[in-house]
Amino acid sequence: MAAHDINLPYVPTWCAGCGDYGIFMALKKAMTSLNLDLEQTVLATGIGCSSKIGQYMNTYRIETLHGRSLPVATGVKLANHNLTVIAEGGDGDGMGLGMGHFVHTARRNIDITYFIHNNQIYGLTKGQSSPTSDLGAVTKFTPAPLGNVEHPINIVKMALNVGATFVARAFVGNSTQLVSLMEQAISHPGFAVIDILQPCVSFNHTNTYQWYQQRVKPIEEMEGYDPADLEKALTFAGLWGEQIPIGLYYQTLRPTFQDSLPQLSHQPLAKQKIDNIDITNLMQKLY
Ligand SMILES: Cc1ncc(C[n+]2csc(CCOP(=O)(O)OP(=O)(O)O)c2C)c(N)n1
Ligand code: SF4
Repeated sequence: MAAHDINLPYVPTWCAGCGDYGIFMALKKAMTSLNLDLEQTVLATGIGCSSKIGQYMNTYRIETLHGRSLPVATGVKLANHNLTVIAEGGDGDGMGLGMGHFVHTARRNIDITYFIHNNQIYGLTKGQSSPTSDLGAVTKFTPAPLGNVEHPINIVKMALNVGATFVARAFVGNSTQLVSLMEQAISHPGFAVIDILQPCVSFNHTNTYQWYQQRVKPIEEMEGYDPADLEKALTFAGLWGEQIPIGLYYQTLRPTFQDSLPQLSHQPLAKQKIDNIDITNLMQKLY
C-alpha cells in the first residue's frame, strides 16, 4: 500500500497553509509504513476543521457529533478489537464537549489512538477561544484589552493525570518526528494520545509556524528525560513558553479494558455466536 492509496477523490477544503494538511500527510505515511489493512482500520472524528480528515481517507470512518469521537471509537473497538481504531479531532472537540469522554477512555485504557489537532482556537466556527487558548489570548470571543481570562488546559498534563498509557506532544512542522510518534502510538497496546501543535493560519495569528519553530525542542535532548517516569513526564509537561518539549513524554503498559473482561478478552463481541441466545422472555417483558 502507498500513501496515495488512502486518498479519496475529494479535494480538502482546509485553508491554504493550515496545519491539518501536514497531519493528514503524516497519518497517511504512518499508516503506510505500518502497512495497515484499510479494511481493518476505523477512523472516528468529531466535528471541526480537523475532524474533516475522515472525509478524505479511504478507511472505514465515521464523523460523529461534536466531542463524541471517543465513545464511538470505544464502541467500535469493544465490538471488534481486531480492528485498528483511531480517533481524531480538534482541541475544542476533545477538551470541551469531549472532556468527560477523554477522562474515562484514558482511565479505562481502551486500546485506541487519539490524535488531537491542537490549534488553540475554534477553527470551523471562525475563531472563538478554545479550552487550550492561552491566558490573555485575544480572539473574536475574548477581545482586547483583556483577552481570554480562562486558565488553559494542558493536554499532555491532563492525559498523564487521568491514566493514558502513551502520551506525546508533536509539532506538525516536524514531520519526521510526527510520523514516528504516530507509528508508535498506533502500535501501542492501550490508550495513546498525541497533542499535535497545529497552526490555524486564518484565526490564530499568535501560535504560528514561526512561533512554534522558535520554541519546540526534542524532549529526548532535555536533561533528566525518562519516558518511564510519570513524575518526570509531568514536570516536562509543565514547560510551556520559552521551551516546549516535543516527543514521547510517557509510556507504560497496563491491562487494556478488553483484556480485563473475560467476556471480551476471549473473542471480539462481533465474532461471538448469538444463535444460542434466546431473548423471548426479555421481549415479552418489554411489550
Ligand atoms: C454540540 C455542538 N456544539 C457546538 C457545535 C459547533 N461547533 C462545530 S465545530 C466547533 C469547534 C471546532 O473547534 P475545534 O474542535 O478546536 O476544531 P478545529 O475546527 O479548530 O479544527 C463548534 C463549537 C456543534 N457542531 N455541536
Ligand atoms: S480555519 Fe484554521 S483550522 Fe480551519 S481550515 Fe482554516 S486554517 Fe485550518
